[in-house]
Amino acid sequence: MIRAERRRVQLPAVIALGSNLGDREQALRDAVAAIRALPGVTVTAASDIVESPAVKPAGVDASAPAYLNAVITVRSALPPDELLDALNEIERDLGRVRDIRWGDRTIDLDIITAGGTALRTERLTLPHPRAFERGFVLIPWLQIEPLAQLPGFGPVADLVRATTHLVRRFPATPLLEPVPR
Ligand code: A4P
Ligand code: MG
Repeated sequence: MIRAERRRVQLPAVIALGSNLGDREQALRDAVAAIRALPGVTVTAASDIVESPAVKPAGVDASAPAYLNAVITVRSALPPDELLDALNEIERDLGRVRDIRWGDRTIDLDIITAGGTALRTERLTLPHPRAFERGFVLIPWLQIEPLAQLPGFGPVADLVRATTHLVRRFPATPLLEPVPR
């Protein structure tokens, strides 16, 4: 009973989506649809799609396929580890193969924040440890949450000013249909 009650409480979370292989736009759309279909998860906003060169451990790699990225906000009744399980399953369903770290991929789904949770386990670090310096995460996030704060790092607007990663808007219809007024 207590567990059932607790599961009705939905906490805000921020999820970053990325793809640089195959039909990148369709992969982002399929991922948003799959996340919307998760029981206990409500997608509250989706950013524009942005495009940027691949960042590899050695720096920007203009010879690798470019990425499309987007950020969505959700309210989730799933605790962060269960949300990660669900996102990993969606990645698998969409054909993600995990081999090389930061390797090219059909879809990458990262949890950027989950409420104010600070967490470091073998599987999950929150907030996402590299989000603070990534334009392809910060810029779309700022678009849908202008007052967002990255726990431990401060206002996303300030982090956007400091980032050196450039992104450009990718022309596409919105990932979420506008909410009727
Ligand atoms: N993991 C830990 N914390 C999290 C979290 N907050 N969210 C673990 C999601 N996963 C988290 O991830 C490796 C492991 O991180 C997982 O097993 C999970 O338990 P992965 O998705 O298997 O592999 P990865 O994505 O290659 O590794 P990593 O280190 O997470 O890479 P990043 O930081 O996600 O970077 N350039 C552009 N332009 N756009 C991009 O989207 N993305 C990456 C990947 C590199 N360059 C990019 C982009
Ligand atoms: Mg990842």
